[in-house]
Amino acid sequence: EYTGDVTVDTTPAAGGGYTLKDPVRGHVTKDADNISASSLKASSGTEFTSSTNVWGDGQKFSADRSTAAVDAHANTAWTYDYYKNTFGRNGIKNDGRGATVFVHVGTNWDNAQWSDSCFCMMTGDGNGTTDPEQVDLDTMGHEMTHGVTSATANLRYSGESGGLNESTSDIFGTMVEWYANNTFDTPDYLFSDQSTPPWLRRFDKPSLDGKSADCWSSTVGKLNVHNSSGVGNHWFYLASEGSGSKIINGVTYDSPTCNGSTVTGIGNQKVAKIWYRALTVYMTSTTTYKGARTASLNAASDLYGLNSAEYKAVAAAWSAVKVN
Ligand code: ASN
Ligand code: ZN
Repeated sequence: EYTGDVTVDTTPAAGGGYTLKDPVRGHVTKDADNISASSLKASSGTEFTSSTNVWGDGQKFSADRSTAAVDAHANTAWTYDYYKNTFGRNGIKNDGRGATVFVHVGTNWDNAQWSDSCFCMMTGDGNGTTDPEQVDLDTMGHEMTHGVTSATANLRYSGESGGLNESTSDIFGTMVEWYANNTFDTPDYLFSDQSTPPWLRRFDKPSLDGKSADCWSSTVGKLNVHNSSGVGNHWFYLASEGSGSKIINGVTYDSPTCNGSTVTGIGNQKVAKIWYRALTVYMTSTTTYKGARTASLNAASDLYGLNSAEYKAVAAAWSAVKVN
């Protein structure tokens, strides 16, 4: 959304001035020169340089091509730091390697994606009309989490495992927003939210987008992976914040359970910690929602104990989305 001042780590450029290479985390942010996502290679595009080390102009549809770049560069750093400081994870593959981050991918490409083969983040400029959200914190956290998932559980991108893959990206994408706690991008349970509505997805009642599932059913795996993810996202919300109505950072949420129960939340940091352990220790490429329940209960037991309030909340939240 290109709002607010951000601080970035840069490197002196060979020819003088500075370039958007993060000396701490290793990522380099480049202009894709409008090459399409399918044609991009890590070596494509052009590095940004600045003689002043002050980047961009904060305008939404900026003529300055470094405006999107500085947000992408900063938000990649937030994502890296979230994983490092929360889980001790050293980059997407846990090997310290920094990604290549592209801005201005394609023409009016209203999307973003992670590519394992390129080890690249790719972000478009939006559709040219609505607020571009491709370099926002939760979107970049979401996409880079696809890299983390493929390096760990490697959840297959179809059926229920595909929904779990997408939900994992929504969960950690949102958690990066909570971690960064930027005043111009207030932490929330909305995904791909802009400075003004609409949001793309939400956690408290995923079906409010008209497509996503609130509750597990035997056919949920037939939905698009961005909608079968609703079951996992709803579980995450209920385990974190509990059921019912609540105002958080000025947004009203109302999360109904699917079984008439009342769930008490344990806070999103604990739930994210449980989910990370479930993803990296217990889930596999074919894990289903039922398997995710088992994986997260194993993780909760490891972290907090079998008789803990945390274990009970995880179990209650899964039952509340009809995963038993
Ligand atoms: N933005 C989409 C996503 O991460 C693109 C994709 O790879 N499916 O879900
Ligand atoms: Zn995704």
